[in-house]
Amino acid sequence: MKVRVFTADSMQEVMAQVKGALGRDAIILHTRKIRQGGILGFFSKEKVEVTAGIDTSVAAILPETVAPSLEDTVVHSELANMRSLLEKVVSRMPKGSESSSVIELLTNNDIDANVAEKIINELPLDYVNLEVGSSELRQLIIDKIRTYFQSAEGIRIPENGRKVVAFLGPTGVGKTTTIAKLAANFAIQGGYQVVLVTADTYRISAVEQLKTYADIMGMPIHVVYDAHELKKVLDSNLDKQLVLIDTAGRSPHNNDQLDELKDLLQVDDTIEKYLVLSATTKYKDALDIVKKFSVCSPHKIIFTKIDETRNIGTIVNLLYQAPMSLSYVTTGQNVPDDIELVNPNKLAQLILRE
Ligand SMILES: Nc1nc2c(ncn2[C@@H]2O[C@H](COP(=O)(O)OP(=O)(O)OP(=O)(O)O)[C@@H](O)[C@H]2O)c(=O)[nH]1
Ligand SMILES: [Mg+2]
Repeated sequence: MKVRVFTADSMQEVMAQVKGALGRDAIILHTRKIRQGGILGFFSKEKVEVTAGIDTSVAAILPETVAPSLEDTVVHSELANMRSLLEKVVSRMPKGSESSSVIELLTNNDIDANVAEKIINELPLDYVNLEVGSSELRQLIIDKIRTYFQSAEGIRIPENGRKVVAFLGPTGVGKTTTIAKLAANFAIQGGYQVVLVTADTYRISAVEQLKTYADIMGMPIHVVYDAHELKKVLDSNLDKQLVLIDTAGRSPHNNDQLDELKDLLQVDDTIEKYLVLSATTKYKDALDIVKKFSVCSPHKIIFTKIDETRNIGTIVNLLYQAPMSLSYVTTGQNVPDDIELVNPNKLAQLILRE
């Protein structure tokens, strides 16, 4: 094979050169953009460089006795150089079939195809040398996914101070149950003075639900009907260490309800807001919920019901689109046991289930 390198201002021009010099049967081995001229990299011009070759197998039918000419020797060594160069280039490119099966590995775990592609693009280049089913590749992906969860942090009660936390989110995701779990953990295990507040006065049963937990745990509970009442309760509990506020489930499509919630929580700017989302929610719906609830500016996110679904890739999809601090995940209906602080490594492993 005869190999030559051509350079021109555009792909069209360079192709005309290749055709002119090597004919229609020329094979394009490599193309790249280069910069030529200029001073210290400034004012340089972008050029297109093409390495092309033509099969000169005619040489193969020449009598063996004919000694290779100098030109042939040069071509051979050029070819050898080119081959090693090409091998290097190819080995750094994700091979089509490999990257697509890694995408499959991710999409099978509910990770959106676009997100999967981005994750793969961020992997160290030598991932292509690993087998799709290998534990090494799994670990590389887990390490990447884990980076999305680094900012995980739960409720931190300041020393000699008080923390007020409100829980908001769509209906039925587990807000009240999560509050009961956290209240029990902080009061019973942590020894903190905890007060419960419910602003969910839409249904009698909602108040009753939290009241039942409060009674069992021997904890004070306040029912508030508006922002003014909430303010009063917060002001009269300054000596407590943790105030947990339950809110009514809101539809992400009801802007009036969301504005009302925003106004309620604006009454005190020390309120830390946790958006509660079920891990069973479809990615597109979850994204919608995050967007709509953003009017209330939640600080952190809690994923509930991770026990109910095998695929929790939605968590990755969501954090990729809307970076937010994770805090807790809940793993079942049992109060107070089924809740844990996010462990980035454990969560990433769970997402990439086999
Ligand atoms: N499997 C499972 N179920 C849960 C979990 N968390 C809560 N639930 C259940 O989900 C249902 C709804 O929980 P609630 O705590 O009432 O949800 P909510 O968000 O307060 O609901 P609304 O106040 O009506 O908006 C209950 O049956 C809970 O037991 C969890 O982590 N896993
Ligand atoms: Mg509730």
